[in-house]
Amino acid sequence: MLLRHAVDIRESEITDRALYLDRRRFLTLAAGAAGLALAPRPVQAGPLAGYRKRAMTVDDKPTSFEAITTYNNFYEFGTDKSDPSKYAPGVFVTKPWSVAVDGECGKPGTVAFEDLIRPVPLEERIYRHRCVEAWSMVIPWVGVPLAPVLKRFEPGSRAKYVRFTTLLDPKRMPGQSRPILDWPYREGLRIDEAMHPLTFLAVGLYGQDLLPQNGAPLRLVVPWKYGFKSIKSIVRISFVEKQPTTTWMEAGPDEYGFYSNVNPHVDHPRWSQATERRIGEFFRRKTLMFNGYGDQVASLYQGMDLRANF
Ligand SMILES: Nc1nc2c(c(=O)[nH]1)N[C@H]1C(S)=C(S)[C@@H](COP(=O)(O)O)O[C@H]1N2
Ligand SMILES: [Mo]
Repeated sequence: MLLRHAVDIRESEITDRALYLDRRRFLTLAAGAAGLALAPRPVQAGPLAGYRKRAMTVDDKPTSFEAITTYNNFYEFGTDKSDPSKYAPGVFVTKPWSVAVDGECGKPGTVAFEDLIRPVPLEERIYRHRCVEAWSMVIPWVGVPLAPVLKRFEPGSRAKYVRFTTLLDPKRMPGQSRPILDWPYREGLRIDEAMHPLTFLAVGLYGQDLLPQNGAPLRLVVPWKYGFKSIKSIVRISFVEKQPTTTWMEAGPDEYGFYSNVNPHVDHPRWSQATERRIGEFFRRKTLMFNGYGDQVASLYQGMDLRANF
């Protein structure tokens, strides 16, 4: 993987940033105007201050803000890619927000979202994002590594896995009133995957707070795994001894495994995983093992049969 440093900000990136900040202002105005007819809307997004650009950044060109915020999977708001950006803003109020941390740890507790994140410095990481549906993006996340967040709760020796749970609230997540999935959405990682330095809790992208459609106020990002592992709008983090079942494993055990590592050699039963469509590009790309993060993560799976453990 190619790494880039803070000083190396290209001119095009600066221009892009000005453009999307402008776009933000426009969106805020548009939301304000639309809001006149509806109930008053709480402010959902704003610029994030004081984060640092760091390593763990890929050289691929970031996907546009427009595509990242309008082409989404968030079944709590519908199954079309355009549904989350249409139906989440305004309805999905994410302030205040708290996260419960429980299970096999010395210091369980419920903390406000801000207090969960604050002790760890914010950073920007540009990660590849590969959906199991064979499309991909490159997203400039802002957030914190997961490991220092978890360590505060003092996971014990029986904490072999971490389970994450999305909010359950059909009023704020109208798609939950239909039995599309077994709500709330749940995901899990092995503890060493959760503690890996690439594993990230995103609170923003392109320098501003996450919009509701991207999983505000905080969502997991595991860049070497298929996108569905990156659970959105987390309200509970549980340290557990046994491998948790995940929503997608329950929905389709032959199609979605616990590991879900990006692997061009293991096809989905209904389509190939050998290539992908990078949103915004014309030609398909070859899918990379572990989404191109093999140097960092392959050792986690040494000795495992990745066809059996898909
Ligand atoms: N709670 C929840 N989290 C979710 C999903 C979802 O439907 N509900 N979809 C997943 C899938 S399939 C993908 S590809 C990514 C999409 O993230 P994005 O819309 O921010 O690109 O979110 C993942 N996290
Ligand atoms: Mo996905």
